[in-house]
Amino acid sequence: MDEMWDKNSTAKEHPNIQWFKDAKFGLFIHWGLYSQLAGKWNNKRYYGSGEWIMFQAGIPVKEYEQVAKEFNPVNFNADEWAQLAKDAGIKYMVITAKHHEGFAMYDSKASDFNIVEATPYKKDPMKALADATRKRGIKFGFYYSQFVDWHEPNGAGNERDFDESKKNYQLYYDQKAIPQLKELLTGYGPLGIVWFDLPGGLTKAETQKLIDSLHALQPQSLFSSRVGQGLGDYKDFGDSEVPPVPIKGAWESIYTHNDSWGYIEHDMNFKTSTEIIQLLANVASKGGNLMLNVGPDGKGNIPFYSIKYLKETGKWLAVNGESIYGTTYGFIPAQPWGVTTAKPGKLFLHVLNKPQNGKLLVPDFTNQVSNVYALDGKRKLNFKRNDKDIVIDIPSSTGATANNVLVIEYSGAPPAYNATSPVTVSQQYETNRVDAIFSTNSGKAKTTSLGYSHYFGDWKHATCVTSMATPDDAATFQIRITDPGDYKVILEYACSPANAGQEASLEMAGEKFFFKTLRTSEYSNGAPLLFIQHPVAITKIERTGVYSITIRPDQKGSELFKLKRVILEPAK
Ligand code: FHN
Repeated sequence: MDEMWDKNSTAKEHPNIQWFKDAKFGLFIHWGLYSQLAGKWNNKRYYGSGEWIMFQAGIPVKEYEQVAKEFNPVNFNADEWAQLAKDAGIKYMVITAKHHEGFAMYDSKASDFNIVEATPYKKDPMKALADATRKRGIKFGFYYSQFVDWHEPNGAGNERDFDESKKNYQLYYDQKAIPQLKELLTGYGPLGIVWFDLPGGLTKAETQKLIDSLHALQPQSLFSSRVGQGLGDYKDFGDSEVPPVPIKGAWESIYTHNDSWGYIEHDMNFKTSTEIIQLLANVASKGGNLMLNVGPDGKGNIPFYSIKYLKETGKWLAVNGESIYGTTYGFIPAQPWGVTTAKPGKLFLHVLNKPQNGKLLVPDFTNQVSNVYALDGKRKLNFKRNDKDIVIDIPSSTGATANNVLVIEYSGAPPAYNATSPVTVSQQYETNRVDAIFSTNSGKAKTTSLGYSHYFGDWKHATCVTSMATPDDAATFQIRITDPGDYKVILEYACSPANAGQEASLEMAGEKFFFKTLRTSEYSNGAPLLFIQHPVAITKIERTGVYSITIRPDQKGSELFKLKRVILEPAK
């Protein structure tokens, strides 16, 4: 497996980083003039990233400024928003003080393009929200777009109204960004986080100078890595990106609740509470935090399904929070049944898929086990040791909730996460996924994290094995099959029309299967990756044990495909 994810931070950690590492679950709020437009302009609907509507709809600055005259969020209630965060089990909140549109959602003296000066609302919602949030023991922070500002002649990103060649970014920093950041860091109490975004226009030294000047105002505050130049107190991954294996240090995955950060009236693709709970477990199992976004509308209402599903998530956390808060990544890699998180002496098993035979296998667990129980209700569970494995009896009465958490209490030091252990494959699960990150590559094959979006701004990420174009370029996976039987072998990949139709082979358990790649979609020039699940073989496994799967082009040609994973399904 390529060590592409060895992002272990060697930089000295911020002295106040521990609360962040323990918090695990944050609330992102994108709220601005774009919320008033709700994804529509001149009777046309726009999709993805509602906060980008000024850019997507090509709205000139003078026209966009008029939106402020309609923005009157009379339904905004700071206590309701803060209580929702509390009920959801949220530990920190970050809200947009000024997004790319350039509009300040607080009472700014540095620019009169703000909610007090420019709207009929005439109040500053941020003071009330900061107080209500902190009163509930939740850290409060601001998002600030420090470089992209479509309202200002010297801000980045608006070449339609302003001549790029005449821009003076330093002037923008000096006249707006820095004064506003200082307003935010001196006028709203102690901030847990300052969340920067889309950095630019500053050298590393200038960025460090900005950080130092702002940290002097709020030394306890944590700055996100999108301050730029590889700096910041913790790492933010890309939008909607979770690393495929554990990452040490303090980091965060950020996700939209539907497909947009800012409110879009016609975007109803909300993640259910099951999806949120399982996403949170997956992110925590890699050692990071999930900051989930909500986009309130122009009247100050948080969407109905955001309230519903955040509250349901909070109910699950009220019972199972011990398996999330204050944990680090689990040392048992992802299994067909789910993922793991850990605390000293405890391993939490997040069972997202129950084994059909009721026997849950925990591989390579050599520590002395003292107790195994279901976290909800603390019901002791029977278990036995099979050599290096622990097998836990799952009661048939165990409910089909979003995530059944089991706890293994053990003695001794936790073993290191074994990045090279074979991926478990079993007849007890409908699907066994062998992800690209577990490939050992040869020749020119390489494992790459790919970003793409189906429509504006709804970024997706896939880790794939790419650049396989000759028989020397191969992807090899080590799997441990725990139940003999027939397995259907399925390849999940993207393959552009120009590259499709090439022949390749898959070797496994002494057999060699051939297949021709099927076309999915063009994916150059930013077009989205579309993946197909292509069944290529059925293979009979007579004995349990470790097997390798090797995939390679059969002849020299163009890139075979972008392989996302191998899937093995019991063939019944
Ligand atoms: O352009 C912004 C976008 O509008 C949104 O704020 C996201 C949140 O992570 N940040 C930028 C795109 O990554």
